[in-house]
Amino acid sequence: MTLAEVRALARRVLRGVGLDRMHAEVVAETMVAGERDGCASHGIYRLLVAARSVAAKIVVPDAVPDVKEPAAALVAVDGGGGFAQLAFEMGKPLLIEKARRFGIAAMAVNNVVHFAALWPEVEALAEQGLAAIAVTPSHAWVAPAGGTRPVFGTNPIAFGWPRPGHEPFVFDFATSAVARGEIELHRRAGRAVPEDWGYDRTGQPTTDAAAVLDGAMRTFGGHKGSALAAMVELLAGPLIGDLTSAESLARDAGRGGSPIGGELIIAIDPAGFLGAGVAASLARAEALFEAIEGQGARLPSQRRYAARARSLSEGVVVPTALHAEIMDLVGG
Ligand code: NDP
Ligand code: PYC
Repeated sequence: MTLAEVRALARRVLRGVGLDRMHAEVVAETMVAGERDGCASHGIYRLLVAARSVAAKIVVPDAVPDVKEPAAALVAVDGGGGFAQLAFEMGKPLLIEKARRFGIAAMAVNNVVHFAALWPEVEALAEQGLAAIAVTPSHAWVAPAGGTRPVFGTNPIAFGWPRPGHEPFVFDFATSAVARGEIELHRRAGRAVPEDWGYDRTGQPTTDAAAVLDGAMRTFGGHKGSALAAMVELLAGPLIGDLTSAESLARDAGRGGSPIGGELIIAIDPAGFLGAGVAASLARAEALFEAIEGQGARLPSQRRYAARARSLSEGVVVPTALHAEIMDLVGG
């Protein structure tokens, strides 16, 4: 499919399942970005996920986000129970303006439903010349290191760094061994998962994707991922007055929807510390990237940017079975 076809399909399906036009457009864009950049677990497969959240009345399909300024350098957007994307888009201009004015600003996105990757958000801020960090909890699916019962969400951490003359340096990963969406894709394809991705219901390591989904996922990097997962819970839960992953799962009450809660985004303007020295300092940062790439290692997002270049010229491949399942959402 061309990206224009992916976009048209995503918009049609999202409108078809009952999403308001503004929501459908911004939500579709994150799915198009996922397909375009070779991130299948957060591409148009998520149409199935979003449709489920609408059908189960987890998400408010016509929510109108409300942007507030609780303090000089803070933005708080109440998403009104809608998908997170529109709330983020509506708060973003004020976040950027405040980061430039004060050197640093933070935005809480509250009361939203979140199924998306975070890199489109930090990349957009880095393209504005800002360093950015974004975190969000999800549902309690992940066991703490040393335990086998779910406490944490898959809790991604995303970071963006502006690189004049280059695409931004961006990473974005779950603090679980892998995103849950990836395990779901393994289950759909009947593929085994590595033994260190999770436990079955009885707490035994397993390579059965369905058993991990039914049991507990593992954090990445043992106690380090576990502590980072806890940090995400705290920063984008209690700190901003929103739900932890356990509370989100309880609120879902077995309906199988996407996580409910909040997201914290921090934006830092390098000029705040550096003033006129900003260009020289950003140039020194380039030496770090050269030292990484100079020994044959790759930067995070390099694969994504390469996939993007390919998709823009060649389009993307959508599995036939997934396409059929998506079409079923709108009666074929
Ligand atoms: P991965 O484990 O695939 O890690 C992704 C990150 O690591 C990317 O930035 C990727 O860059 C980089 N990377 C991967 N391999 C290398 C390498 N060899 N060298 C350098 N960098 C590398 O992703 P996850 O499965 O952990 O997460 C996938 C997505 O799921 C994320 O976008 C995340 O936001 C999303 N997610 C969303 C949640 C939510 O609640 N909203 C919850 C959990 C996850 P590249 O892309 O170029 O390969
Ligand atoms: O893949 O873990 C995941 C996920 C949770 C919410 C959105 N994506």
